[in-house]
Amino acid sequence: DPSLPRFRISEVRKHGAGAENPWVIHEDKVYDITDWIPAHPGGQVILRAAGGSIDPYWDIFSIHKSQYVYDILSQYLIGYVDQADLVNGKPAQEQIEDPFADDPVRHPALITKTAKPRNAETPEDALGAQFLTPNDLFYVRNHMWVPKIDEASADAHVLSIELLDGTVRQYTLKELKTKFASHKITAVLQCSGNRRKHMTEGSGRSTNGLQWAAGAISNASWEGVLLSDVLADAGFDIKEGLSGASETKHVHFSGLEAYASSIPIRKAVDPQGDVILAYSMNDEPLPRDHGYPLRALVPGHVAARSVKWLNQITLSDEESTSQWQRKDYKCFGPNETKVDWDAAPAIQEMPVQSAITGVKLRGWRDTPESSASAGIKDGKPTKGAAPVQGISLNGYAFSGGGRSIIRVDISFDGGSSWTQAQLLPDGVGKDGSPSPGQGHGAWSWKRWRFDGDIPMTAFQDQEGSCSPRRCTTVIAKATDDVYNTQPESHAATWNLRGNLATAWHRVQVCADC
Ligand code: MTE
Ligand code: MO
Repeated sequence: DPSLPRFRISEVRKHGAGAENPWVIHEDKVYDITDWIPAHPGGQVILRAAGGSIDPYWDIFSIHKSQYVYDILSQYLIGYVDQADLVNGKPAQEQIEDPFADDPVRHPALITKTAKPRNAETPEDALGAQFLTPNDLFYVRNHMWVPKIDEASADAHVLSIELLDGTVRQYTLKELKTKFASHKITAVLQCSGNRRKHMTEGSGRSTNGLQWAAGAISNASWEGVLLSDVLADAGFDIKEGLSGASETKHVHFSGLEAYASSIPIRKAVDPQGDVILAYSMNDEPLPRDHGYPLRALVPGHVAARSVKWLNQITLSDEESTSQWQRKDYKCFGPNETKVDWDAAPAIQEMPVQSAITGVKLRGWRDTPESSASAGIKDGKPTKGAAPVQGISLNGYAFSGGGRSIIRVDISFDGGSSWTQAQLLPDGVGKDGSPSPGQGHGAWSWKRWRFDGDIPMTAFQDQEGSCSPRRCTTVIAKATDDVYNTQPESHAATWNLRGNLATAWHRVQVCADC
């Protein structure tokens, strides 16, 4: 409708999130979204775009790029962007706000997969080096921008809890901290996409998602309040939740940027489940990237359920309807390339996983047998000698659901023969029980070490030659306390989204002969 008025972008800016009538720009059109806000499925998050262009947000929430959404928006059209502010029919780039402009500065050692939104993995040396991953090296998985809550207003941050009957109870962060006992647990977070890159390479088939290597996993000590304490205070009958008698079957978490997902009520109220609403990480306030000022922490479950920047908990008879619950974080058969998302359950507890995070060859060494023959010269085996190559490996192993790791097996011959790595006694008291802060389950990873020798035959070709430089593959696999173990091949568990890539971890090592 060309009779509608034209607005300068400076005029649109006055209609930001705090204004009585918030406006947004889509392409070259201006909309007054006042009446849309209460009906918007993601809630008030749409206000993030108010006073500017909505298009960079829709690039993130790509679900909006549909005729259905354009039709809704068209009802709120009030005018056009003034020609003076348009370049090639659109607002000039520098006029459009960058949704990520407020994102925090990150540690340069993190391995960036995407900058906007920020997705970065923990470097290998940091994975194996410490039981607790330092906060600034903890992997980051953000679907959107990082919501900004400054220190001064953190205590006033509000968490709303809605029960099945619609009752709403609100707590400020300060109330949560003072009213409820604090609870500390040490727990791994692992993305369902951890090792997706290995699945892609190992199966020779593409997968849809960030190509994480083995660093979309980290371990930290978390402090917060027990979700079940807060739910009880809000009026939920924990006993009914535990017995299964309650009509409430799921607990939805949602964050300030509208990311949302849910967990079964059973996990939420399990006295051994250790689900907390965390405000501290490794004895520091949660870093912004990890959910400041409050996040859900669901130990033993896929990290997608540990919702950051938590501001809403809803009890429901069904799962969260978010795309991250219903249309993502599920697995299908290796043959299934067109999938019915509703046909598979959402990933909750994680399967058993392990990875090699450090490899060091220590050189050739004679054995009694090989020194009896020609032996080693200039650090290399001589013809006819069969020394061994010293090797040191380290890595992590982890299983979901609180199941502990009982063993990590190592192979140098493709899986025909095996030997055991040594599990480090992290988080275990002298009697073998969890040390304080470890909670009721094995929520942390087990780091492991292997020091041993690879026989020269592993490096030899069919003619028995290993010269001048030949490679072999080292393999690690873990087993948990219910004797579940990792699958041999990625081909067997390939799924189109590349979730739960847990096949034996194979790493190539090469030696000079
Ligand atoms: N919570 C919010 N609000 N937004 C997100 O993008 N990502 C989820 C989960 N919680 C996410 C979120 C996913 S998929 C993962 S793997 C973990 O957060 C990552 O947590 P981290 O960034 O603290 O490592
Ligand atoms: Mo994730």
